[in-house]
Amino acid sequence: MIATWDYGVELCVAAQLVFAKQGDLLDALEKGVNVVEDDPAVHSVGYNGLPNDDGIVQLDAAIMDGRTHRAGAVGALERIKNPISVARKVMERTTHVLLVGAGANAFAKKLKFPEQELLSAEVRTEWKQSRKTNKESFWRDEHHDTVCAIGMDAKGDIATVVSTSGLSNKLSGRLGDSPLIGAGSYCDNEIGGAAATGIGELAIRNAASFAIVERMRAGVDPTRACQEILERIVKKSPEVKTDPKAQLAFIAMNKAGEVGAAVLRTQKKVFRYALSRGTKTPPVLVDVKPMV
Ligand code: SD4
Repeated sequence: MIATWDYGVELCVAAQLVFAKQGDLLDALEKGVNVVEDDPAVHSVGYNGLPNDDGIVQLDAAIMDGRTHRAGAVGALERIKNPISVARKVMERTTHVLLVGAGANAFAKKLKFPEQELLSAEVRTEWKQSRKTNKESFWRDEHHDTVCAIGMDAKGDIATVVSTSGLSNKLSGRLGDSPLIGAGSYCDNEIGGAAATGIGELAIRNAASFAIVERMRAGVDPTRACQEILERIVKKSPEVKTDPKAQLAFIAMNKAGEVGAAVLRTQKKVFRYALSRGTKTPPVLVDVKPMV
């Protein structure tokens, strides 16, 4: 299992517990993401996520099952703290891939997902402050960190998950890369998986996760595949190099269980991922060297 950012550790630990009880790959990934979504200290995913321009938390999430090549996703979901669980139901209970906005909320309501206020007073205050200070860049805010994970079980089956509140101060209804299969995440059971965190528009414009998996299909190792796609993005959008708020990072895993990552630049935090192998060894955090 490989998962983005420091809280990837709590995701991996929760997933290991599911695996230890003979749980399924999707259960392990979903439960792992749920722990991060429920954590009030994580201000970019699920409960206590970052609000949009109207002060409303709109959540995006996606899950993809390499065994069936099926996927489910939700976009701009409101008042439901576990969008990854709704995304999984989209995959398992419908013939669709992506439900957004009011339709996604109506679907969740039918399945009796509890509704609640997602924004704490503390995050509301932080958000108000960030609106005053983040005007100079097209990407107005570096307050965004998506939880993404790629998992492989003992049979070698692969799945990916992503959950986020997206960029803070985004326009109402804006979808990032996270709910879009091929942009924010992608897996192919024969090859491996990839996922993205950072400015979603960049990942969308370059079909980034799909592109990384395709580089691995061509025989490139996971780290180099992530680097190549970042290099391609910088080449095609040179403004990315000069705007310090243009942040993007990828993680990838291939069918052999090799993992890799790449990050454009370091902002406030070093980009790290958590890595766990098996159920007995605790996850480790791996720092990734920035490209620029
Ligand atoms: C988005 N990719 O909505 C997400 C935000 C994110 O690290 O990942 N931030 O664009």
